[in-house]
Amino acid sequence: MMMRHLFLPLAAAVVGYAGVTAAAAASKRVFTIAAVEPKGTAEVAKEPFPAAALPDGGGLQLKKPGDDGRWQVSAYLWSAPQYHVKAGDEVTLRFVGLNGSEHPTTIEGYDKSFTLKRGEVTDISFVADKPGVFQIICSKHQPTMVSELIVE
Ligand SMILES: [Cu+2]
Repeated sequence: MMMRHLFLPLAAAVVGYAGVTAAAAASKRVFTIAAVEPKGTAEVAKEPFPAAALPDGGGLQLKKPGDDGRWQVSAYLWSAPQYHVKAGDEVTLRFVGLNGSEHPTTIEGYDKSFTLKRGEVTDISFVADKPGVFQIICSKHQPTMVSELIVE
C-alpha cells in the first residue's frame, strides 16, 4: 500500500519531465556533406606498385605508374563518417559534389534517393522522427562511400 502511494506521484513527475525535455531538445540541424576523393601518390622506384587488388565497387581505385613513374591510389568518401542528431530534430543534409561526376545516393530508413553531381548542391530536409542508425550510401562508390546518420 505504501509503495503505490509513492509510485504514482513519482511516475507522473517522470512523464512530465520527459515531455518537457523532448520539446525543448528539438532543434534545426544543418550538415554540409561533401563528396571527396583523397589521393595518395608515390614513385614506383621508391615504393613498388601494390601487388594485391583493392575491393571491387568503384570506391577504391589504383592507377598504375605512368610515363613519369608515379602511381596513385584514391578513395571516394563522404566528408565525415557519422552525423548525429536527436529524434525530432529538423535536419538538413546539404550535399556538395566536389570530386566524381555523380553519386547516386540513398538515405536508408528515410526513403530519400537522389543523384548528386559535381559542382552542384542538393539539400535533403526532413524531421528525424525515427531513432536508429541509417546508412547514407552512394551506390557507385562502394565499399567506401557510406556514412551513418545516427538519430538518438
Ligand atoms: Cu559516389
